[in-house]
Amino acid sequence: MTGPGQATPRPPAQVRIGLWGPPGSGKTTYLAALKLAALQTDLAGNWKMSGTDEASSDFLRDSTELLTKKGEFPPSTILGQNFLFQFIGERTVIPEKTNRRFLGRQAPPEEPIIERDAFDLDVLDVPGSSYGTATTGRTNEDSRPIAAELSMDDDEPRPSGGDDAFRGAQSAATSEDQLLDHLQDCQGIVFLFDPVRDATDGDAFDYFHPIMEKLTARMMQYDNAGPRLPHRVAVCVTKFDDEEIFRVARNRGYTVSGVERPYFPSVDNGRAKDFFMRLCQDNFTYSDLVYRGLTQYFYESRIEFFVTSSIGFYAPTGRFVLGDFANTVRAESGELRIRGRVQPINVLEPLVWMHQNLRGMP
Ligand SMILES: Nc1nc2c(ncn2[C@@H]2O[C@H](COP(=O)(O)OP(=O)(O)O)[C@@H](O)[C@H]2O)c(=O)[nH]1
Ligand SMILES: [Mg+2]
Repeated sequence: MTGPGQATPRPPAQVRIGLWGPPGSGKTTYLAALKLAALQTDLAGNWKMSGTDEASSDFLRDSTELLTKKGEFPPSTILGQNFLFQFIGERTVIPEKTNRRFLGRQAPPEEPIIERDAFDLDVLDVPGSSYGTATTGRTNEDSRPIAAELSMDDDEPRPSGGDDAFRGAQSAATSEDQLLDHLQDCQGIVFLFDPVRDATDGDAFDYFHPIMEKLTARMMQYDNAGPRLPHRVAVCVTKFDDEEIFRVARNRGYTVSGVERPYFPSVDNGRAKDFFMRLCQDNFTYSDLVYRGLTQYFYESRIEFFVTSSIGFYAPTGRFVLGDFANTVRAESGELRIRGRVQPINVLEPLVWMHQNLRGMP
């Protein structure tokens, strides 16, 4: 629907973007921070985010409140279903110059037109409590790791599972199919990678490859399929605010200082790929093969890298201070809490990049 005064009504582009990443990589928090990111960003486009149904709108409202008012990360169980968010923005189009003449003179230049722009973010996620079970309890006979992490509230296929949170459990095969259907339907995938978690658990590779193989097998069966998967992929290194990740980035010269308040340092997108590869190589996992896999399965020209933080740095005075930037604090209960204001870094950017890339826009 377009509102009155819309210069050139056009239907929203049904660009479908999926969110994917190993358990604990920060998917739920990323989603929770998106609304704030859209409100705070300097990106052009005046992007506004909304849920397309009640469950998605409720999630947005509740999780934004949790981050901003309570200083809490969203509980991992909050995302036990499929959410669909819509982003509505605008772009200014300068009409082409014509040689029209008006009263014998060159006609005045056309007024810029503001066009509506839009895309959808489609999310399939599971309660986080199931992640622990999957990561610590995974065995060879358990051939459903990815589906278990990413599909809906169906993580306990074994009858003995018996957790109330997983009522309505479906078979592992069904849930994996759901994930594959989902990724197949998306034109773009935001892939989240948490280097700290990966350094300890080293499971990014385990989660990535089986699903890539199956997705490829599915999509390549069509005669018109190309040699690689057609998706655009935004690879996001998450938790840049984390002391460990930030120090690695800084010590190795990847960071640049912000020029405007709150002067948050960042890693330029041009160097984010290098940083990602560096992080992958630094630990004793197979994460370097995630990069190899990405470039094997997808066209390299369609992959972009971002270094992101859903919560941003701690900056109570309104400016980043090198000696005191960690925005998380461990509560007595052991729970990780958010210390200050949430100011997401590079959270909306991957989505907007993908949308523009898919539409062939600069
Ligand atoms: N420092 C920091 N920690 C984060 C951030 N995002 C998530 N986390 C931590 O990572 C945990 C897992 O995140 P979650 O979003 O639930 O991951 P998911 O399993 O992929 O949905 C959270 O409970 C936080 O402790 C972030 O931007 N910065
Ligand atoms: Mg989650």
